[in-house]
Amino acid sequence: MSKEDLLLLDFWVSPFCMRVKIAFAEKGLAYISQEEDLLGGKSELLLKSNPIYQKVPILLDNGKPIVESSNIVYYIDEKYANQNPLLPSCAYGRSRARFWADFIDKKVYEGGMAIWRSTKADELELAKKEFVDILKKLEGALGDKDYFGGDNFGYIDVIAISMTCWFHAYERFGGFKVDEECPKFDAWIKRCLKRESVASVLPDPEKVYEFVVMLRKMHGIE
Ligand code: GS8
Repeated sequence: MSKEDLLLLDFWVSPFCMRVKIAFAEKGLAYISQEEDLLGGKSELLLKSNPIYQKVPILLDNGKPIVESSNIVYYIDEKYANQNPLLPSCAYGRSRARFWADFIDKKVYEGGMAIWRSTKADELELAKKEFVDILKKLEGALGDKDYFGGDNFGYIDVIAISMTCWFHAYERFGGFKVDEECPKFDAWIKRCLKRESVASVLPDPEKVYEFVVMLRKMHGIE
């Protein structure tokens, strides 16, 4: 397989794209990343490959599009099942992995957005409380384990860790600290960041913060 076979329509600050890149790194797969200009204009290939949502990431496997990041990571893990499996082998473990991936998809990005888009003090207070509540639920699911699935970095870790490079921005706009609110979850973040697959993919949180500052300006906040 040459790396031309796997083409990722990408966007550097998207935590959803980062998941796919972490999965590729974990699997040791070569691929081509094609950066999209989401703010300037989407490519024809993007619009044609994901006509329903018109979002990245999109994986083109020999030209065949696969969309929705959790679904893409699942696909990569199934297709390259013998290379460092990310999903557990038992049906119950896989069901649990899908459940938490769905929870993260529905809650974390939107919860963070509610923080940086808040314009009033009471709105911000509520958004912060709800976000910390989401993290505490995740911390509960992690329990005393090193990773969500147990001793090894796996599917839920891939899905969740990409979201965390936005936390620095949420902390600054929200006036809270993840390490104070959720110390075990914070220790998990630091553990994951020691992995090459994660460290090589996640951007500098300061750059993400600058991006969020720009987004706020775009939305007329401040
Ligand atoms: C979300 C992808 C997404 O929001 C997934 O793949 O998991 N549920 C999807 N992608 C954003 C970039 S990250 O903020 C995107 O492509 N936005 C373009 C747009 O909304 O027009």
